[in-house]
Amino acid sequence: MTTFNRAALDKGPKELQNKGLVLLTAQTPNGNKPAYLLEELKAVGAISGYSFIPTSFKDNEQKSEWFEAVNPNGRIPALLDNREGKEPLRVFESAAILMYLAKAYDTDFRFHFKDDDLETEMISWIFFIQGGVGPMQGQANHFFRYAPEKIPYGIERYQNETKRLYGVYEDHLTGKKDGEKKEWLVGGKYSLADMATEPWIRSANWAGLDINEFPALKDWMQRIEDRPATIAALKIPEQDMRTRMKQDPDLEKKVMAESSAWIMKGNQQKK
Ligand SMILES: N[C@@H](CCC(=O)N[C@@H](CS)C(=O)NCC(=O)O)C(=O)O
Repeated sequence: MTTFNRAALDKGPKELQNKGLVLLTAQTPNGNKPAYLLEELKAVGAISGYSFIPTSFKDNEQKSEWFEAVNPNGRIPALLDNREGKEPLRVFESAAILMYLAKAYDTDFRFHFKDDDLETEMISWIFFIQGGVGPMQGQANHFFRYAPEKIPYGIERYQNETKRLYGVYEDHLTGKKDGEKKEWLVGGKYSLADMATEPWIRSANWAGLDINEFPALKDWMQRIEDRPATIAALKIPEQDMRTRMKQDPDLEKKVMAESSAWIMKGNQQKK
């Protein structure tokens, strides 16, 4: 059964017709999540590869008809699976993409769990990032970096709530509540839960937060950043901002100005 307007894809880039997995993405925390898993799956031979299409926010590409055929919400990431012998499938929302890829391609349970209880615990941590840290840190970014007016109440409200949520991870990893120190969020194994979470934590500084206040979380983050698949994923669709900002001190201001401009333009269009 077709679940979306396939004809609209003809209006988009030709890569939408590529066989197999096609990721529509940009270099942001939500965009990093599926790339983390796709690179891990590639590294273990669970998939042979995937295509990706960089999405230009400046040109509002995420709101074009072909893009919204893949994600009706007009946001990255979105995934098209041009499967062999079946109708193409679209998947939107970063966590849904992770869970689809795991179900369809990680049949050996390398990055999720055969055990139902552990799978459920993993899903809990995935929902926690999707409903908690992602939206709160996203708003902290907005008020701290992009808002045309500096509104201290908005900045503090979202920074403090994000910090509180970081504290939940810190307590979990240090075993403060259950007496068990942990290397990974769930089941002693690097899983979808870690992949969904780390891209936000690595961007703490962009929201004006200091990761050094959370030493266990910082060590966990470094373990993930050292993985060859993470290093590869952070180049999709281009090198990540944190690395590029280290190389180019002027980039921070440029990114802030550019992002603020397209966000404000988007706000106007919604009125
Ligand atoms: N809950 C969504 C959030 C997606 C999202 O907010 N994506 C942002 C980039 S991180 C985006 O596409 N922004 C473009 C826009 O707002 O037009 C997910 O997890 O996929």
